[in-house]
Amino acid sequence: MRKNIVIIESASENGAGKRGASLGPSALALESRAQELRLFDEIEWTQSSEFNDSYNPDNENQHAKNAKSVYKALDALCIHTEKVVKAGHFPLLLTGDHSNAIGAFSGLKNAFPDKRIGAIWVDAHYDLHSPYTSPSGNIHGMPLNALIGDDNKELQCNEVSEFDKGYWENIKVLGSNQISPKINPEDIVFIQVRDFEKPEEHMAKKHAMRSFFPSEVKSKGIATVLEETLDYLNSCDMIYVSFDVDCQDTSISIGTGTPVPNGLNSEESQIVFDQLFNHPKVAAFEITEINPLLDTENKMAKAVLKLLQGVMH
Ligand SMILES: [Mn+2]
Repeated sequence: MRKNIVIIESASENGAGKRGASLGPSALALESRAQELRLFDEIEWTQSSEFNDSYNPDNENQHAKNAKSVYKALDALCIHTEKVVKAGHFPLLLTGDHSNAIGAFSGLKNAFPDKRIGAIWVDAHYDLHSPYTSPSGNIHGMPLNALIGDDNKELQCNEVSEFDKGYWENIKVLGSNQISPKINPEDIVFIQVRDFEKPEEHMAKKHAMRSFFPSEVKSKGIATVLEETLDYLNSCDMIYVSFDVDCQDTSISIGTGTPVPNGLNSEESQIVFDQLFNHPKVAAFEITEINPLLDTENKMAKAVLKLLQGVMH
């Protein structure tokens, strides 16, 4: 097991359409205590600032909702993550909604501006919308778009206000080095992606991104898919892994904002953790979108805790 793990909790949830993902990290901690697993006892648990109180569903920026409070949280998380990785630690990111990935990835990139950093996105969704294309305006559907820095304006369907634009541009250049883009689209691999809109599909095709759809995962087996993924990212110096719990099947993942059927089962999810968590090229590991308010008996956190137990002992 890794000896240098530092947990970064970022409870920002204003990028999601529903409230409650801010409680995801505490739901994991609570479950570990309840089961007396002591999984986090020896590990430093740090918290990044959130600005969830600034939630304002009626504000003017409907195409990048809560842009200001999300930006503030991402900026804090970027600085926090940069500090943790520069100190030689491995960040285990427990985040509220998936917009947090922008802050964490930006922190890693700012710590290592000259490194080529890839991403493995285990998720039901592409998360490739921009404020110009998003039907919901929820920023948790936009993290990879922000990191790629392509607004996808050829498929624009929203008129974005100056207020939104300002914060969106700030989000794209997050970090003291103002780097954008932060990732090459060809250095992104999607696993179990199965629910997306036309503009996102356009982005994935335009940039020839590698997507493992459920059919390919099923036919090859998840272990082979992960081997091919690591092989594909061979030229990257480092890899950021983002595990959105909605990658899992709805029989497991009810406690999340946007559940989608036909996801990974618990054995497949365990293989994802087993093959990636301790891999030498993986430089940060994020678990996101656990929402205990949408759950019963804290099932989602229980399931994720089991996955972590498999790799943290
Ligand atoms: Mn996601």
